[in-house]
This record gives sequence, C-alpha cells and structure tokens, in this order.
Amino acid sequence: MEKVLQPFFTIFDENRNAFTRYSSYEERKLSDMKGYFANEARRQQMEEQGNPIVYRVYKQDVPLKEGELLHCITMIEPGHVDGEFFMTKGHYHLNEDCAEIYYGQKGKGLLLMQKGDRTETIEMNPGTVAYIPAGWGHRTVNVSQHEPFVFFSVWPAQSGYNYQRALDEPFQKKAVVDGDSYKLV
Ligand code: PAN
Ligand code: ZN
Repeated sequence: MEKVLQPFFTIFDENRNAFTRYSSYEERKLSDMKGYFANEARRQQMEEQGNPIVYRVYKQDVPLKEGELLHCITMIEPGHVDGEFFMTKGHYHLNEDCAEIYYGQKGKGLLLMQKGDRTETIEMNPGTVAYIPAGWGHRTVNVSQHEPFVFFSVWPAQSGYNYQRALDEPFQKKAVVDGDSYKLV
C-alpha cells in the first residue's frame, strides 16, 4: 500500500529566522560561491579571512512527486564582496513548467529574474508576495548592509534545480552598494 503523507505544520521562529522544525538545513559559505561574484580575487580573500556564511536554507522535505509542494525559509546575511551584495546562487527549475512563490518576511531584498534576454526585478519587503512564472531563472539578493533578508518559498515538488544553466546564462543584473542603499548595474 502506498505510504500516506501525514499533514504537518511548523512555525516561523522570529528570533532564529527559521522554522521551529525542519527536515533539512543547508548553508552556503563564500567558499561555495566560487565564480559567482564579479571580483573573484576579493571573494577568495574573504574566504581566506573567515569564510562567512552567505545564506542559510531551512527546508521541509516531501516526496518529490507531482502534486506535493516543497517549502523553505531562506535567510541571506548582510554583506558584500567588493560592493556586490550577498545573494543566492540562483537557478532555473529543471522542469520548466514549474512556477514558485516567494513571500518576504524580514529585511529588504531583491528578486532578480530572467528568461532569455528578458530581465525582471521585484523589490522584496516584509509582506511582498512575488510570483515567479514557470521558466524564469531566479536569484535573491540582500540589499541591506545591516540586517538579514528572510523570505519563505513554496514550489512544486517535481521542479528540480538547474544551477548550471544560471552559470551558463549568468544573471545580467547585479545589485551593488550605493551609499546606504543599492543600485542595479
Ligand atoms: C528557493 C532557493 C533558495 C536558495 O527555495 O532554493 O532561496 O537559493 P539557491 O537554490 O539558488 O541556492 C527556490 O527558489 N527554490 O526553488
Ligand atoms: Zn526555485
């Protein structure tokens, strides 16, 4: 008999910026992000001088089959590499029929999306609900130098990830420090 997935819930812990319970945790340090920032020499230097965590992901695992929904919380630390803000690697979904929703919880971020030569940017504040249509590559950036950017994501369990494509077709827009704010270049 097929195993029945039990209903479950968790709670967003405001102090830890994480779910109270989660089935998997991943962190990405600067050492995991070779080649992602424009100034690779500076990234390497920062790796050697402490290798800070860039972002953390707290995920609820479900069976990877059509109909189920994956969801997670991402927390991007404040910081930058030679002016380029800390960000996620970014990816496309292997299954190009799979969309995704991001919900801003804390801090200030940008959602960078692209499809072919089209780019779109959505500023993410607490309460922003952003829709990433199927087929668009997506990356998030923390554009605060002082506080973490935290958001919730939910997407179809059969989406899969394609990180290589985001390297082959790099995100065209970069968010860089501009005084106490940011600008896109
Ligand atoms: C998000 C991302 C998460 C981390 O849950 O996976 O924010 O970013 P990277 O996967 O690019 O490292 C999502 O888009 N899931 O599909
Ligand atoms: Zn995604």
